[in-house]
Amino acid sequence: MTVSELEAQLDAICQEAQQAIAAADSLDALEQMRVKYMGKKGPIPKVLGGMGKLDHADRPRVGARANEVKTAIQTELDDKKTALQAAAIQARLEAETLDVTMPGNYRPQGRKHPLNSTTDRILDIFVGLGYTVEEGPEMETDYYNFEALNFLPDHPARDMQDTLYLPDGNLLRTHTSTVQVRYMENTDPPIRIVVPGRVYRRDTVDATHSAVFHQVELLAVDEGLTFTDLKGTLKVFLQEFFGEELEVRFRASYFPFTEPSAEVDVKWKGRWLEIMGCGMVDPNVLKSAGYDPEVYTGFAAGLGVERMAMVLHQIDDIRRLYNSDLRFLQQF
Ligand code: 2U9
Repeated sequence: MTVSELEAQLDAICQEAQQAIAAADSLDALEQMRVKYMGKKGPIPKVLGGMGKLDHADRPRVGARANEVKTAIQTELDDKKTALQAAAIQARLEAETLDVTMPGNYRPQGRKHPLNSTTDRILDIFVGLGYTVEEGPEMETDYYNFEALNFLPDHPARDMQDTLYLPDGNLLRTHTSTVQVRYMENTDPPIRIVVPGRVYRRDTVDATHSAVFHQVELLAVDEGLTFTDLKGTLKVFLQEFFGEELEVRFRASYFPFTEPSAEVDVKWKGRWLEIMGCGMVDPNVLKSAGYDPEVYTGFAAGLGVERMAMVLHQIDDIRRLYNSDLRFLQQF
């Protein structure tokens, strides 16, 4: 081999390596090129091995050319590595770009049913007045629904026409007063409780009646409670509920479990509305619960949640509250 032949070989290696490096499309491929052209078993040491037959004076020329080729290949490798790394970062930036202007995934928002929000509103006010919330079973005995509440055995509310009886002789509670009786049996006075719940009556459904509806009832028993305490409590409650100073009117009425009893009306938006019933707990009811009516007196009141919701939101038909029509429900 002559010097120029060896130099030509080195130039050819340089050209081939530069082309291969330029074509590498990944850092892995580039590393393979480095091993292939710059490694100990690469083509350059092989060419240098052929120098043995050259004159001593010619060897440095070939060695110098080999070093030039190595430097050129190394420069090419370094430049390509920088370019590939920059491209990788750029690709990652593009892939991970977050477009904050893109519209979000729409999820329909749920909300409280107006019967639940009305119940909560009522309970919140009484809790603020120091009452605790109590609940009880919807299937009841004649004792808790009628007898303990001073209904005489032939009271018309006990009729098959008015009450839904179960085959075993139990019944679906017609009011939540059953819960107050159960609570009194287990608790000594003073008590202040508020009882929400579903109640059942054998009623023909129309715009203002439903066989299943919701009540909130309250009961306070203590020494020295009077009708004045009842009136003050209900006035505060009604003004909180309607959110303004209101005229409140009490009309004499009758319930088996209260004596005296009254209907409560409020003047709202220029009209008198019948809104709840109330009274002083009948001494017979206190006696059934094991309280001494000579020591304790109590007051109680009840309201229909549907009626309160209908008045508050000016709803024209009770059945809208049960139909699950989103066009109606989404208004609240
Ligand atoms: C006990 C003693 C007395 C609860 C009362 C009313 C008057 C009343 C109606 C309002 C509309 C029922 O939902 S409605 O149809 N309720 O008028 N409720 S006093 O009296 C009680 C409760 C428990 C132990």
